[in-house]
Amino acid sequence: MDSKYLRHASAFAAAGVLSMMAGVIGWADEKPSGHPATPESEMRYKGAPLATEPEKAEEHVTPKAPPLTAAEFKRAKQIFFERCAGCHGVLRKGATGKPLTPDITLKKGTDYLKVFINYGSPAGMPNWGTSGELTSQDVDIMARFLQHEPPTPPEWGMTEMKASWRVLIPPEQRPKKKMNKLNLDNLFSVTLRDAGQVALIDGDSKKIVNVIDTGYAVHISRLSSSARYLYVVGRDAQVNLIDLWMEKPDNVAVIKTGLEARSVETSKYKGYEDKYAIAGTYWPPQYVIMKGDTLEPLKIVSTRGMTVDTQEYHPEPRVAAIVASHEHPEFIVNVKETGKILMVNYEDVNNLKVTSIDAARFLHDGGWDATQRYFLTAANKSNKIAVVDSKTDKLAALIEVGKIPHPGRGANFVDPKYGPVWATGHLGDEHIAVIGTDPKGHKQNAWKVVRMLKGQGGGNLFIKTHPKSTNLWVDTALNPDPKKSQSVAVFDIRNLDKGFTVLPIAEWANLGEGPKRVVQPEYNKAGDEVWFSVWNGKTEQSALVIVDDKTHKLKHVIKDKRLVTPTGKFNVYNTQHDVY
Ligand code: DHE
Repeated sequence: MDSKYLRHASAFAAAGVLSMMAGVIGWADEKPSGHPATPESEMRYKGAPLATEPEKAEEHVTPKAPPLTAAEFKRAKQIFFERCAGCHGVLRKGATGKPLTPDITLKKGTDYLKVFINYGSPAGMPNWGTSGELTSQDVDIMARFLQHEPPTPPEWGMTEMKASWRVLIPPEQRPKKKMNKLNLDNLFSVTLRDAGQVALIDGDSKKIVNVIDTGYAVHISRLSSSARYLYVVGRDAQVNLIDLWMEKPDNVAVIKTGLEARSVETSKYKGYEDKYAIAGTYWPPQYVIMKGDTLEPLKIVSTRGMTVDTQEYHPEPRVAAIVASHEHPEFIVNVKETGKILMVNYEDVNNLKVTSIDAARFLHDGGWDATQRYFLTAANKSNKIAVVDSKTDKLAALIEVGKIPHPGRGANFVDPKYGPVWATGHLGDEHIAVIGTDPKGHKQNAWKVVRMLKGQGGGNLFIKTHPKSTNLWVDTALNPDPKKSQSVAVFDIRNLDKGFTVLPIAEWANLGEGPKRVVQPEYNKAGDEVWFSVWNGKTEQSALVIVDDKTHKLKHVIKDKRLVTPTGKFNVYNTQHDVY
């Protein structure tokens, strides 16, 4: 993908995260970029390239809509896929951004749409014109383009998947035992977001073991039940299978599961360990079950269907977080735009049993409670946390929390007053919601917000603790104030009322120039170190900063030119066993 494409595409992916919050945090402390609710950082923020290639999307000319030349159509598609689709959906049915289908846009007309694109909106729509990101000619083209039926990217079925599928080293030619001397339990898979790679880093020696090519704008890593295999998904829906037993761990299979994806998981129920993998895609809206050791695609299931609230058809319900049940041979699949949580039973892949649980729209990320029976997940733009009981396959609760909860996998700890709890931060405000998770021992607190802690600001992305720690770490990676986005807050779980202290993580990395953001605390296996990414621009130096969990002192900084835009870090043991 050419660099201009990559450069521009980043703004949209960033807007996908940032415009969810721009309108709600009130970025008062940041120089507005011509519109009070669309801050400079939203334009400057380096995100990830989009994967769906505009030229592949089929155009539909709508007779009543204002004409566009072929060249204008081409330009408009590129702008839309790079900057708008993440919020409005590829088919413009609306997601974190409003629906923009012709039944709406034709009524608004060109002039109205031009003003909207030019100035943005207080609800977080960036001011694409006045910020200089789009020329007045582009704004005019987009205003006319939005009145036509949306171009549709190609579907991606078994033919396309099989054509993309490669087994680089067949299982029978792989090591029969671990061939390296690594302490795999303490290995970290680190997302190198804009490089389309992961770095495998030895948590003991802090040395980079290997930097492995994966999909574009790699997103997350997950481990197989045995932790032999590492699965990495890119935003371009490419899934890489990495064998950690090889002398130098590396790719052994690869497949493209669609055009856009964010999640991958593997089967963890006893008797099915390492047997299946699943990837969930944004486009096409579907999931695919694959063989765990080769990524051979076995079953593709579309998620298109009716929304939980208005029971109307949605053509593009994107697959968000997926977790593997420990209670049944099931994958728990979040479907964003319909608000349904699917319990996909993989006992018989050819006669798939799926229990569809009505939750709330805009499901996103989430994780287990400490017993790993209850799955707590954000319905982020609904400002709710849904709780699924994976034993009964039923919704246990829908809990109102703050603005745009964004837990990552959340944080489990025993609150001195309320007992076992799970916590989430918010993109849209400075609170940390602490929810009771013990319906047996602390019934009065179960599935209720027992505390709303005040953090250092909005723009939280990830929160983390560890069973052996008394700390709760909260990033504010997307806060417009660099003092907040470049530091991290830490609470003492034994005395939460005391408030938080702030550690200057980016300062400790001593990186110099760039829009540095401190993101995603991740523990080592022992639970005595916390690793942070100092995520800088693509052409600037980034780093990983390691803090002593007990003393809160700087322990180590990993700086290496191969560490390009590090974001998510996944400790093998903690990811394999869902320790957080
Ligand atoms: Fe993520 C998890 C979607 C932007 C870093 N992200 C997830 C999950 C989803 C998701 C659905 C849960 C996966 C799972 O558990 O199976 N992320 C999206 C988006 O749609 C969004 C908002 C915009 C986009 O275009 O992708 C987005 N995410 C980002 C980023 O900009 C982040 C901060 C940096 C990056 O690397 O892209 C980012 N997302 C992460 C990380 C996780 C994640 C580190 C895993 C958290 C964990 O602890 O498991």
